[in-house]
Amino acid sequence: MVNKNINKNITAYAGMAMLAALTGCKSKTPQAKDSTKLPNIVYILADDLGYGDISVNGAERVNTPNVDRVAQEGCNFTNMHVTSATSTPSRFSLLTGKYAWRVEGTGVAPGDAAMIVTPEMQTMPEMLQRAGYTTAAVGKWHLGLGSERGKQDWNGEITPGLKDIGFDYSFIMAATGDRVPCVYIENSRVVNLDPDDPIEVSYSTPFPGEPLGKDHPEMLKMHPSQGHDMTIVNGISRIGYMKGGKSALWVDEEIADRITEKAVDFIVKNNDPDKPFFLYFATNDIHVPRVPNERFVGKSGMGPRGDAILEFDWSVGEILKTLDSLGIADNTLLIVTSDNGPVVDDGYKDQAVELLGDHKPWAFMRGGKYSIFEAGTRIACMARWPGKIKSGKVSDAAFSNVDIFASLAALTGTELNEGEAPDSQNMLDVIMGKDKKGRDYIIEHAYTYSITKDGWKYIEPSDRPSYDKGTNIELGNDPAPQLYNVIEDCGEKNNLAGQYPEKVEELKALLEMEKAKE
Ligand code: NG6
Ligand code: CA
Repeated sequence: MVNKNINKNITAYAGMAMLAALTGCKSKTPQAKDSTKLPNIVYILADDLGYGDISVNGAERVNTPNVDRVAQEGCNFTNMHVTSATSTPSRFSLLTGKYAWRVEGTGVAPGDAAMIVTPEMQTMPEMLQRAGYTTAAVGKWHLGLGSERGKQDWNGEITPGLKDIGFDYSFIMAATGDRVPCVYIENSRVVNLDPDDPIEVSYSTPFPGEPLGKDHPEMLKMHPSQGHDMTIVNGISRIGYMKGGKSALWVDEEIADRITEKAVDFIVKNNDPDKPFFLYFATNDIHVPRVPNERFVGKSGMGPRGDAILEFDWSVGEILKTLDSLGIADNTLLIVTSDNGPVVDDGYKDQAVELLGDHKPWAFMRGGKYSIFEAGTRIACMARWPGKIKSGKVSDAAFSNVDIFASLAALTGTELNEGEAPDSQNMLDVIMGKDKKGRDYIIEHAYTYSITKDGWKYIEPSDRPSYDKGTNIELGNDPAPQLYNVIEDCGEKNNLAGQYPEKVEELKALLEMEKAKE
């Protein structure tokens, strides 16, 4: 207990010093109540939202006033990157401060995956608990549960779970909207489960008597364009097989409402001047299947994909409203971003392709989700902290989602342990809109790797396909080395590798050096 208090005071002092540095105020002698000065932190993570999917970044056919408000009242980042072009590895890097590609088994996870961020790992929410925060994860998880694949007790306590990696509270979807089990899990237990109708989940074998999308298209209200033809839940066939748990099944049209309500509830219940909170709010929007609430249906003119963007913006608005109504906006650092780049057809016939028109989810970039080209991993991101981050700023400083860990440690004055967040760099000054440069170099991963330094991007040669037909995305793979000047040629059209062999060698060596680290 004594130790804990000492720790708390050290933390509080470091936090104060940090805040003093940020505000230019003189630091005071620390007192226990100074820990109250640490801001709440809300991290809103959209799924598959493109850089160009929001009006503040130039979208004209969808209007996202709430996301835009965050950018306008804070700093909009034009050069923020995620470490990987899909959800599981991108989120892994965020929550561990370690490149996912260093760790086996961090690819897109099935719904019955074992925990990928494991209790042995040092995590960002644990770090924030050390700093005195109450922590929560709400929404899409997609980082596995339990200790062994396929061995979770969906009808009892699903353990280990999020409480074992630093989240005091959790209300999650195990994987994605398109993967079974299609249920909410609150603090390790399936919500609203009838014990007489137990849940069974399999990713290998269908359950006899349970209709599948591939055999019963007449039962579907949304049809797959690729895969997604197994168990049918709410008229939509998914990836994986599931049986039972009827009373617990989610209704896709209500997911945004349910999780936003839980996120808001957590903020309201944990609005405590003596103890800050950290909320990781990972929306289901705008991942497939895109099935927004009827309030948004038809509102974008671009079909479910555009309507899901409006629904995402609504969720952001609910968070903003909550912070305003509690009077805690000024004491809350809010970050809004996405896990990877955009995709139009991601496996369901939802008219996203037909109704896209001149809308460009990838904005000025090439590629998209799954791609090593910029659109896969260069992401919309904005941070707001009224009074601390200047409003109306736009920053092209380079940083990565792997840096959030060390940056929040710096913000809260929390010392990192040996081996904790090894790839994470403190980019707090970037987030605060003060540092214009950011990282020396950015590493990205989408099967192959890229490294970008001083505007030069090198893509490692790869024998994988250069194009994915299903999603109509250029993956960026090429058996020859690629080098682009992403300042002058942000669309990555002119491969300059032949012209600048020394640049290629320099960047290749730097990438090799990073990859060789443990
Ligand atoms: C793909 C799915 C896609 C999506 C993705 C993961 C098919 C044909 N495609 O395999 O729909 O679920 O995995 O997306 O099944 S992510 O954003 O969670 O990484
Ligand atoms: Ca995603």
